[in-house]
This record gives sequence, structure tokens and C-alpha cells, in this order.
Amino acid sequence: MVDAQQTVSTTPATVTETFDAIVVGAGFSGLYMLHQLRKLGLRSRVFEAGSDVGGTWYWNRYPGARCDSESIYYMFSDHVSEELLQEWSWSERYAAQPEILRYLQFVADRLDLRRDIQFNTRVIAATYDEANNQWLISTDNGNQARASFLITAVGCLSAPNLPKFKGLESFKGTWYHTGNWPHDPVSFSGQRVAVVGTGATGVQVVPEVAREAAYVYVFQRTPNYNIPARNRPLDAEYIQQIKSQYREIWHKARISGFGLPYDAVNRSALSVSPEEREQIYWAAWNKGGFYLGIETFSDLLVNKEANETASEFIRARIRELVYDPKVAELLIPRDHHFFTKRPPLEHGYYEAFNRDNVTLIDVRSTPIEEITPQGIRTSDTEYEADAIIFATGFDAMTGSLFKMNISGRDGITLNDKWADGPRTYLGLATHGFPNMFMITGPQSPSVLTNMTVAIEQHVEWITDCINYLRSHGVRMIEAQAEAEEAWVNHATQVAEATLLVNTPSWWVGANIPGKPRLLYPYVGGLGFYKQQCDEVAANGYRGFALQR
Ligand code: NA7
Repeated sequence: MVDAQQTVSTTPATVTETFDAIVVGAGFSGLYMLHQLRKLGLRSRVFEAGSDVGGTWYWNRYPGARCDSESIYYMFSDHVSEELLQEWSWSERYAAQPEILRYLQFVADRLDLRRDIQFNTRVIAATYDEANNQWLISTDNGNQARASFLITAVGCLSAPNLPKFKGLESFKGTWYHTGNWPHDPVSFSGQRVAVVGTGATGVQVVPEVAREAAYVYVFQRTPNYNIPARNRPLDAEYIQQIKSQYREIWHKARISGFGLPYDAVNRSALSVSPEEREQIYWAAWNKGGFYLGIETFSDLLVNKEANETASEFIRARIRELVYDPKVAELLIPRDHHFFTKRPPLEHGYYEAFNRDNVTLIDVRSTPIEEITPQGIRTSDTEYEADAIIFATGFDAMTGSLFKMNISGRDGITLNDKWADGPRTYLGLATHGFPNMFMITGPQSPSVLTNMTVAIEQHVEWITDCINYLRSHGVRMIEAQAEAEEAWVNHATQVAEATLLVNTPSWWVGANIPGKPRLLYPYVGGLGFYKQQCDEVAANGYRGFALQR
């Protein structure tokens, strides 16, 4: 493998440099987009803030960081490269961050992508220059570049959210945000560590740090329905079997609701006897992972009574797993339904609370009042800590787009246009911002799916679209206001038919003060969504204005 540092492109873009396309971000989406643009013969440049490829897997290096999608499905498919698909073998059912990062480095090297990626370069402004029908991109190293197309590949969870805690600057220890973890090794050996946040990230951090640190305080505001991941090493025989079935696997994943080749069911949780229901839940629980939400019953996300049966099942498991009944009760969610917030997958999370060196603090009843030089003070106690880990999530879906200061036609900024919530056509484009595409933008399935499958679908749609524009002599494409309005209404209607909109979560923007409340990802299912995108393309890009 080629050394990343040696191959980092050292030629910065200059104001005179013009590309056919500029892609922002070098994670899964940016890498595949670049590969596809090259195949079309476009001169492209990727700007990446990190010093290497990886995106999410470059930044999230915290202890215990792993993907919650099964590794064999969380990778580039045969569409990208049959050869790489057959060559790469995962070591575990859920790959840990270092392995996923190695995989993305492997892909970047083998597809020779690095020479068109400018690392250590953050886009600070992107302005549509109407006179020239070009995007003008400014970066934090003072350079500018122009391009006909702007494609954002910035990820959905890439703007870390650090809540404003009074007194943080006075803290004498070291503090970290999981989404911006240091590259040098961090040791918590012998330390007292405070972990704030118990979402998918905090749930991964706690058992890992508990094994190493002298003491761990877990500050929980809202308990989650954590599902056992049941991670395991993957043996060569199993990997071989999967590799021989990939064609069918990817097909099934692409037409599925969640981008996973699981067997969708069509039965209500209320249509079977309590005994049968229990059996079905147990089978999924023992299998581990998202099967509990996907392969059990089809009405868990739309029917409260049906959902309550799954919620109760998990509550009973928490009572069994956690020895101290008082702690177990604190860990049991009651204020929302299962899967109406992203359920974390856990790797010994509940068992961690049976250890002598772990204490759960319920900050709902005793809120964090301030960070002190010694630690964290809640309304009733001061907890002394040598380190604080903030696992407090992200300004999801729109946070990173807003940070780029994008302005479209007539100087309208994306931030202003979306002040009351994102308005997109298919989550791919937005009116007033010609020749700009968003990979896994808001109002596309994105975070409600296995991301790599959603990413491939978007990248391929954008590639086909650009190819069409070039072969039909179209210089400019722009989502029409009416088509956008119809898509926003459709996405809203589908969302409102589910229980997701009523639970405060990052899916609905509830974790960021002042953020408009709506379901940011599209919940109509990936397969159905893909059909709609394909129909738009087949009808000459219906809903888009094309200018020759
Ligand atoms: P999440 O899921 O947004 O979790 C953040 C956690 O931090 C959650 O438990 C929050 O409690 C907690 N939080 C946030 N602000 C505070 C304050 N001010 N005080 C106490 N606790 C707070 O982010 P993750 O990084 O865990 O996961 C993001 C996604 O990454 C995940 O869903 C996967 O898709 C991968 P709350 O629930 O808001 O009460």
C-alpha cells in the first residue's frame, strides 16, 4: 500500500485553476464520486479538510468506534469494482474504525484517487457566479478554484455538536469530542473519566473506557433502546460464501427499505399471539443488530401499540442484564418508542454498569450545572474527573453544508433559504443553486439506511445526470421550485405517517437549540426512493430546468 503522506497532492488550486467538477469531502461518497467523474472524463478536484481520506472514519477515532452496519454490507459494491470487492476481506462482523479507515485507504490507492484530492483544505465559501455559470470555491488556505459543477460529499454526521457547558474553559484535565478525536494514542489508564452522552457513540465508548480507566462516570440524559450487536470474528469460509453471493446481496440491498439485504416482513406485531411475538423478538435479539427493527414486524414505526411490544421486550432485557435494579430502571427508556430515535448497537454496554468502576448519573433529574476545574458539577454533586469525553453528537444533515457558506443565484445563501428547514428536490438538489448536487443530502434516505448503498445510488444518479447534460449540450441544471415544493410535501407527509416525528432526536433536529423541527432524512425507504429518482431521470430530468 502507498503511504498516504507521500501521495498527498501538494499543488494547491489557484484562482486561475478551473475544473469541470469540484467535490467536497473524501469519505465514501467523495471517493466514489471522483472515480465516476474520472470515468466520464471530467477534470475534477476533491477538497478534503482532513490530512487523509476517510471522512467519518478519519475523524471518529474514539475508543470503541465501530460501524453499526455489518462490515460485509458496509463497503463499495461490484458497481465500484468487482475486483476490490473480491479482494478485500473484513475481520469482524462489525468493523472497527481502524479497519474501515484502512479499507478506504486501500480503495483510494487502488483506484489511484489521491492525485486529485487536495488534503488539509477546508472549503469556506462556495458562490455561484451566474455570469459565467460556474461555482467559485474559496478554501481556508487562501486559494480559490472554479468549476462547472459543485458536489457536496460532506457526510451527514460531520459537524460535531459541543453543547455550551458553563466553565468548560476552566477544566484542568483534558477534554475530547468523539467526532474530533486526536490522532495520537490517548490513554485513560489510571484516570477518572466522565462520559457525557449515551447515544450510539457514548454506548460504544463506555465499555471500552471502563476496561482501561480507574473510574468512569456516565452522564445520561435520555436512555436508549440499545440492541446487542453480537460482534464476532469472520472466518475465511463465511467470507468466501458471502463473496460468491454478492451479486444477489447488492441487488437485494438496493431495492430494500434500509439498504440492507435483510428479509422485509409484512405482518403486524399485533397479528400474532404474545408467545409467537416473544419468540420472534428473541430470535432477532439473539441474532444481534438491526434485525430487531427490520425483520420482526412491519408496523413498529407507525403503530404505537405494536411498537410498545418491542419497547417492552427490550425493557425486560435491560432488567435482566443490569444487576442493580435502580440502575436498570434509570437505563430503561420510557419517554419514546423503540427505533423512533436511532437505536445504538451495544458491545457490553449494559454489563459495564455491573462493574465496580462505573457509575451512571441521571442528568435529567440532576442536570449538569457547570464544568469546574476538577470535573463536572450537577445540581447535587461534583464529580471529579481527569478527562471528559463529550459523546454529544452532531449538527446532523445540514450542519456541514451550512458551514461551507454556499450562495446561489442572486446571492441567496443556503443558510437563509433553509432557515425554516431544508428544501430540496429528492435531497439531491435545491432551487436557486444550479449545477450543485448533494450526496445524501437532507430529504434523501441517507441516515435511515446502510449509508454505503445510499451513497452509491446518489453518486450513480449524479454521474448519469452529468453524462446526460454533457451529451445533450445542457450547460445548466436547476431544481424547479414546484418540483421542490412537491418533494418537500411528500417527504413531510411520509414522515408524519410515522412515529419518528414525535420523538426529540437528531433525526428531527431536536439536539440543536433553534434548529427547525422536521424529519431530516426521507423515510419512504431506499428502494422506493430509487424508483422515484430513476423515473425523474428517465423522463428527461423531470422537475429540473435544463438550459442549453
Ligand atoms: P447522538 O445520538 O446525538 O447522542 C448524543 C448524546 O449526547 C445523547 O445521549 C444526548 O442526550 C447527549 N447530550 C447532548 N447534549 C447534552 C447535554 N447538554 N447534556 C447532557 N447530555 C447531552 O450522537 P452520537 O454521536 O451518539 O450518535 C450519532 C450517530 O452516529 C448515531 O445515531 C449513528 O448514526 C452514528 P439526549 O438524547 O439528547 O437527551
